[in-house]
Amino acid sequence: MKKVYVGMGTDLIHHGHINIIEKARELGEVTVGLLSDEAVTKYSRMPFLSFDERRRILENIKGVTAVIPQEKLDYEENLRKLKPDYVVHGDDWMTGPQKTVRDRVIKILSEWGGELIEPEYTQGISSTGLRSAMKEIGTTPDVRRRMLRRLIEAKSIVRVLEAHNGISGLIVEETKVEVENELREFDAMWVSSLTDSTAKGKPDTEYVDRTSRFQTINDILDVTTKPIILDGDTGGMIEHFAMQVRNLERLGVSAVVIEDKSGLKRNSLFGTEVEQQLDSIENFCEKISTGKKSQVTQDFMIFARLESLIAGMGQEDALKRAKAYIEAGADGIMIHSRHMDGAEIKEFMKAYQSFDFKVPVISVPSSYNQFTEDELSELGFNIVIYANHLLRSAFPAMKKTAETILENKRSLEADKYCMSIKEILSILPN
Ligand code: SPV
Ligand code: MG
Repeated sequence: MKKVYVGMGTDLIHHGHINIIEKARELGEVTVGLLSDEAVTKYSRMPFLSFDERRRILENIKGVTAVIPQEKLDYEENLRKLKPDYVVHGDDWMTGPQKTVRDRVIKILSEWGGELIEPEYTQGISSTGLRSAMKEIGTTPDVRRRMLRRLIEAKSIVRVLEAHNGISGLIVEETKVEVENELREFDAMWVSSLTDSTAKGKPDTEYVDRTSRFQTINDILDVTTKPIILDGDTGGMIEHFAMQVRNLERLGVSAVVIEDKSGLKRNSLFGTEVEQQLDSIENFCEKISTGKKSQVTQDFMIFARLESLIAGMGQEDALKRAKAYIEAGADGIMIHSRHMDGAEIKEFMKAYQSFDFKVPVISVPSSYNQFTEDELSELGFNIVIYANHLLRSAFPAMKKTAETILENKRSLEADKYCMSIKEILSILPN
């Protein structure tokens, strides 16, 4: 019997996949190389279904003899292991982000006379189409909540952009670019206290209360499927925080970040221009562990945000606190800094590498924004949050339009700063 290898990143199975498997079956014994979450996210969005769920489905398809993981987008490792006579793949990868993968498959197969068979792509159905149909229905809190942990595991750095209402949520959800043979998009949303407050014209001092913040989250949940990290400010009173954690879990929020400040919270980007009062280590640790104890699922995460550098307390204080918060049960930490050169961030991350027990680390490079995602990942960060950029870019555009109408006593001249009515209608659901 000839050996046939089929690499697949399947999420929702459809008859296009079955056509490929049937073709492969005619050629010999079929091994499916199921692309890991990590491999899939190199060319597409994170699948809705987990790797194990995807494997179970494939194992139960007639004609599939074995399902093995394909850890990378590149086929080399499995091809060398199996030395198949055939690789079968739909002919839709001849152009686009997967072209280089295809070229390498052909080259490697030629070493032992193997052949690439490319059945015609099944028209009228595609995973992308199914995905948008899925999106129409929405997602469940369980699927969305666990997505962040899967992304942290699968990606060298998880890319997060701020959303402060439904429309900015839609931008994070939908925006895609194809660059350097890679399909790039945002992985998750940050519901920032700064931009949620600013959008309401209110100060970022925890004045916008929880009921209002939850309404913003709901508006975003309504129209998106990507995971949410909530800026939980100080988390408030310990007893209230415990209830908030369960509330967020129920909604399908993946993580909350709470900062170790006390008193009237002031935005970190003020630095020491205003009084920044830090919480005691003991109290903040208790807040973290109470939050962790109150959660119901395994998936929800609590990140402890270190404000030592913002408050001018120095590295040692930041490192001491990081250790304590991790011990108290924090699933991750956020180290914040407003220095432009990034030196103190580098110093912190260097010292952090020697911790015996490490957790994922978030970077918010609003000030040190010269660092690329690759560089941040190199420093040891697992998540990058662009914390306020959609709101900051929307405001000047709105101001310019308002001024132009005043200058001209009509809106004709302002039209060039606006998207068309047709466009705005087309981005809204239905
Ligand atoms: C936010 O986005 O609200 C934050 C980050 O907390 S920062 O504004 O930099 O403090
Ligand atoms: Mg904030």
